[in-house]
Amino acid sequence: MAQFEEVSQKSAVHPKPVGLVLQYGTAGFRTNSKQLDHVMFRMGLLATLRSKKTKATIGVMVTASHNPEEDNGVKLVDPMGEMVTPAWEGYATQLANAEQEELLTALKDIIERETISMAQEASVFVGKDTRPSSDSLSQAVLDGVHALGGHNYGLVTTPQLHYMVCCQNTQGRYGEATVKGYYRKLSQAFIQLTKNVPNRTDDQKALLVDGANGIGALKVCEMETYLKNELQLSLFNDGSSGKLNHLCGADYVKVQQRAPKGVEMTAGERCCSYDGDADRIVYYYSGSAGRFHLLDGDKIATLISTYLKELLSRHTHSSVFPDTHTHMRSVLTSPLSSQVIVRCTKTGVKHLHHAAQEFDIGVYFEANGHGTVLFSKAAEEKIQKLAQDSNTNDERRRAALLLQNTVNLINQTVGDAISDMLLIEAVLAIRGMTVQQWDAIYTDLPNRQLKVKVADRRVIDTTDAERRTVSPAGLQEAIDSRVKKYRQARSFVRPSGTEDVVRVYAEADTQESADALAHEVSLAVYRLAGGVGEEPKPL
Ligand code: G16
Repeated sequence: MAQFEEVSQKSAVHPKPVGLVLQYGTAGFRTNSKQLDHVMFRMGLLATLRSKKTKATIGVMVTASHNPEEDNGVKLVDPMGEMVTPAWEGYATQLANAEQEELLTALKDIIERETISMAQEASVFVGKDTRPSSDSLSQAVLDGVHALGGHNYGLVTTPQLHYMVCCQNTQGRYGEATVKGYYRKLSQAFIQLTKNVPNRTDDQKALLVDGANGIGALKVCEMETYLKNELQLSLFNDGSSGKLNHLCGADYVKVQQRAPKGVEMTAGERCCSYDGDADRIVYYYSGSAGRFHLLDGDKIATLISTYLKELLSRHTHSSVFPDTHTHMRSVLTSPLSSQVIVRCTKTGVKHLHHAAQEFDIGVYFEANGHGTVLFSKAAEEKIQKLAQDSNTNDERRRAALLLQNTVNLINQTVGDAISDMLLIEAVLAIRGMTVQQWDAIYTDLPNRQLKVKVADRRVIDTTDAERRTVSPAGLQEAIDSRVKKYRQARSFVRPSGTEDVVRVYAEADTQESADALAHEVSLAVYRLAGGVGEEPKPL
């Protein structure tokens, strides 16, 4: 078949280094950009097959998100804008690791197993972030989809690509499948939500944004005019000089618990940081004594859930939302546990997303700031009906209209820094809350996150939504015995799905105890799980 001959010829231009083995991880393939050319080409092929199989548009995003600038990666986006289904993650790994001469066999194997008709048209949207390597790597993806209807969107944030894939596959019901369509939909909803808030001052409209020197900075600039001064952004780390994610961005701020480079905060000023592909956000401010305060994914989930709960409670007498639950991860210290259903899953938006889909309204956020809100079809329909119902009283109608615009403001396909930022700003404005009042909803225990290098991080196996380790032998016992030494302490260990490290998390009643516990657990990991390099030192 001519198609296979073309695959053969083109794959020779994107050869696989012999013996190199990579794994489709938490968010696709991710490693040093120099190792990825063949993977990109093959993911172009796989996305084309997935498109033929689903008879829908599929997305391919070239990004390594929060990783350092020299890394890159690729993730596939399924028809409704969600992460690709697990069975196809397996095919992705199989295809990426087939040696050069086995590629056609591997490809044909997938075609056969999935009974794909090669005569079916294909449509693939390709997006990329601003890394220097993203140009040539996205070209390699396009070589894979070439002549099969691929569409190159060029520079977009990851959530914009997810959004456009969903728009395309819902024939525009979710919105217009363009970047401008995305700006219009979100900004209109934001303006509708905030326009009736009385006396919003310039100070209340002001927000400092750290763009992580990435694609989010470019895109939020493009969006600003659509917001008609309802939000006044001061942008830092806009990519004009600094390096991507270096001393800035959501991951840096969350892990280091300090402001990013270049952002000068005055007391009480609201600030936020995106990550490299703008699918995560964290907020922070400086307290009166100059102390740094972080508002991470848990705090964001709490703010949004309590806002939704409050709006929904205006409808409780009508039993319109009998099954409204909220889902999120690790907010056990928050007052929310008494008001909503809280559930934990393994790390990875794909796991959270599926769990959240089980509810009428599912709010999910990872502590790192990755998350969104999902509304079931039934919930959306009810909200729409109520907003249009002229028999309902004013207060309930107003609540339904707020809910309707809230739905429109949210990118339900995946966590989205820009959409989440607008939602948080709208909620704070509507509730008349300062960032300190938001922070005061509950108090975080002091905590510390560390990374440990081991020879092979797969030796660590976990259970109970990654809260306990089952191997290597003795590790969980070692963690338990150290946790017992401190007050209000917890500690978790798990292999990262995006970096070649083991992540250690510890919390306790004081920062000193959290730091000491994190160090002791890191040492246990180093000693029992095959640590490499220098032994972890006390902080
Ligand atoms: C990806 C996933 C997130 C996950 C993160 C870090 O995010 O989509 O769900 O939290 O990786 O994973 P880990 O801690 O296992 O390395 P991103 O923003 O890097 O694409």
